[in-house]
Amino acid sequence: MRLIALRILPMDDKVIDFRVHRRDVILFPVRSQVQRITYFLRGAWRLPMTATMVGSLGMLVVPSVALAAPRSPFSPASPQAQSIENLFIFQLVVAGLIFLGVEGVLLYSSFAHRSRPGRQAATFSGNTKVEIAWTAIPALLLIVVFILTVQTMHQATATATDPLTIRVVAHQWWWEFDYPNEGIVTANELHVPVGEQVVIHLESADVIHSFWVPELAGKTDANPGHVNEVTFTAMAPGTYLGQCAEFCGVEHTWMAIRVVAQSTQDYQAWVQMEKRPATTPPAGLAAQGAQIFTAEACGSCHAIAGTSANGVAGPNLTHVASRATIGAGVLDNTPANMARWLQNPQVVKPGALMPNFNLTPDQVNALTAYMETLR
Ligand code: HEC
Ligand SMILES: [Cu+2]
Repeated sequence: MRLIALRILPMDDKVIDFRVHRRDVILFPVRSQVQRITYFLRGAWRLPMTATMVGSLGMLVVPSVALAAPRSPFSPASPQAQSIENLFIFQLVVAGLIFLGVEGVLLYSSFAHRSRPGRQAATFSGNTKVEIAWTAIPALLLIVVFILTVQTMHQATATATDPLTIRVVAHQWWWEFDYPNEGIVTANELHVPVGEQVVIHLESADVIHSFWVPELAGKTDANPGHVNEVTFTAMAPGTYLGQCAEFCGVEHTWMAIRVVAQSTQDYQAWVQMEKRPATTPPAGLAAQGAQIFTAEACGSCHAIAGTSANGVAGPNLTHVASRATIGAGVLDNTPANMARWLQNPQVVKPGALMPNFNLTPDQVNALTAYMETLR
């Protein structure tokens, strides 16, 4: 049964007009709000309505349980994400209590005051005390939430005196990570030292994207022509996964972020490795690959430090073989997957902004060998 239309007609008495699929129009005289709800819950309405209420309760509970799994804002790994979680839990509890109270009263009156033979509907209008109460309590709650929100925003964005600054540029559909002070440019995999504050200067090369690593920081938009800041301090070593959180085109799904938080020592070792330019292989399959790279003008979109390739439209490939994934998470970075990508990126990541070069299997093998030397 489906409700087609619900109208209130200005007649002698107030009248509600329920139109019900495959049923005649039913007219009920309605004198009070409570009775209106009671009629709404009569007979066949009672079941679907109750189901809806139980369902909405379920929807409140189920995602919070599902999200309690790792890689969610419910397992914060930075003080910034912790302060956001604290605020969220507070609001969830307060909203949950209000929800239970309101639904409870609604369910109670629906059954306790339902229409039964011999019963007269009560008539009343206005109750100043109740009206003042239900205006004042939400207003107070909003003031409390406002104060806590401002406090949380402050905690989540306060910057230390000497943070590690990283420029992050979102591209369709990959992330450019630029360490200006270290002279490093890499992609899709962000390395940070544990315990040190990181300030990300976030922007976009094309459309609006959103940088979201839920365990580390709040979701922040990457806008073309405007720099936003994201602040976090990873408290434990590990890999924190994130995702572009603003629909940005056909491959939005495969715009994953990996944040690798390392001990200061490991991070410094990574920095030293990343600073090293690539050495062009002197001979063999990889050397053939390097020639194909030049011949196919891959360097018009990709940079490889130590070579003439200096394109910026695609990820920097100087150390591509040391990264965990290809294509912003679409493939694990293995030699076989590298060959798949080079064979035809449009099969692996349809719509990606790298064309199919229609390379022969021999060319793919040589290029793969070359890519694998880029550690
Ligand atoms: C028109 C620009 C363009 C050209 C030319 C180009 N690429 Fe790409 N390439 C891209 C873009 C953009 C990506 C990122 C795709 C994505 O993840 O959505 C990419 C990704 C890659 C990746 C994966 C990098 C990573 O970290 O995920 C490799 C490897 C690669 N290209 C190699 C090559 C080779 C080899 C050539 C020459 C045969 C080439 N590219 C030519 C634009 C280009
Ligand atoms: Cu995006």
